[in-house]
Amino acid sequence: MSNDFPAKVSDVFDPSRWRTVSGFDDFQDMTYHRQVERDADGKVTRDVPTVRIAFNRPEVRNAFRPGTVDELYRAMDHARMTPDVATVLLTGNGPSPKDGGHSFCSGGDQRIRGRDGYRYADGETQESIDPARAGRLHILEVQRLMRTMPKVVIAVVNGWAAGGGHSLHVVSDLTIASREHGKFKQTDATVGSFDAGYGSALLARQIGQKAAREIFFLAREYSAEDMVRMGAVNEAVDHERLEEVALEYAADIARQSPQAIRMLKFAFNLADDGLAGQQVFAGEATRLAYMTDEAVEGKEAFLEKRDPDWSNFPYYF
Ligand code: S0N
Repeated sequence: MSNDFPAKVSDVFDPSRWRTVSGFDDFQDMTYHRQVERDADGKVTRDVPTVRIAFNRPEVRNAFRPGTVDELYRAMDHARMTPDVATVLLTGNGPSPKDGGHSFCSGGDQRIRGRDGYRYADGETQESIDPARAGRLHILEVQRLMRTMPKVVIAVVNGWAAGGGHSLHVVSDLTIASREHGKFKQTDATVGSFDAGYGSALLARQIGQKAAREIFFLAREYSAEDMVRMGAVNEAVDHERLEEVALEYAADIARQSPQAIRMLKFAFNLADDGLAGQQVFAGEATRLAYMTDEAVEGKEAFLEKRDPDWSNFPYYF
């Protein structure tokens, strides 16, 4: 584990609190950090159960292209599978070196959107693109991962959350936003796209039909305080304290039972996610059941080629 301080990737990023997650050095468009504690000499003494995944294209307001989404998925999935990670902070690096603008994420990169819906990486053409990678709206796969992973995802909105970036805040479990720079605008309809899944329908569940329709149909700009009033954002905080407050949230989450947090997240999702939500909740319930003597008896009876003996297991507690 490296004791080096990572590069300062954003104005609210304190390098002494983080280390770069190893194995992700090839990232071009994202950064991935693990929270750490250090001693007085700067040596890492402990990993803290929080990671920070950030868009790193501030010159285009952190718009995502296909490679960005690939990296986001990889980091998010790594966080999902890391047993001692409880919370993911999803945020944007910056501000922009070009004009000082702050952004969380401005959604799909409009410069590489093809007429046929394909998205090209720099230099690719419709003829050269690998068909297996073409035309995928795989940001939706990231949304599903964030929604179903057994960890709390906090959107730390440091600047513009627009278009598909707005949807990522909607699908996050919690949202904290910068009072000065956190701005929200659903531009999908302005550029002829529409997140007809979580980005719109889940938003309506969160803040009501009229407010969600207003956000999408009018494409107006909203402040962090506006969003708190609407119930779409948990807290607006002073910009300089944004990541500090996010880490306070994460510390509180880390004090809770991991199993309880998992079950609660899946329970909150269940009704809105239909059978897919029930499946996720049921999977966790089955995993718990496998830990009981009763389930062990069923398995052992099968392996011993005998009838299971349920006599020790009551039908009613
Ligand atoms: C974010 C906004 C409001 C910020 O305005 P501001 O501060 O005035 O900055 P600008 O001067 O506009 O921007 C600074 C530079 O950044 C570039 N830029 C900004 N956003 C993008 C972007 N999304 N793509 C490419 N470039 C971007 C500007 O061009 C400018 O560059 P320079 O300095 O070179 O001129 C404002 O920027 C804004 O409105 N941005 C566009 C937001 C937007 O419309 N996003 C796309 C919305 N749609 C999606 O995200 C689709 C998501 C998706 O993938 C999806 C999901 C579900 C189903 C379908 C899809 C699908 O793929 O279609």
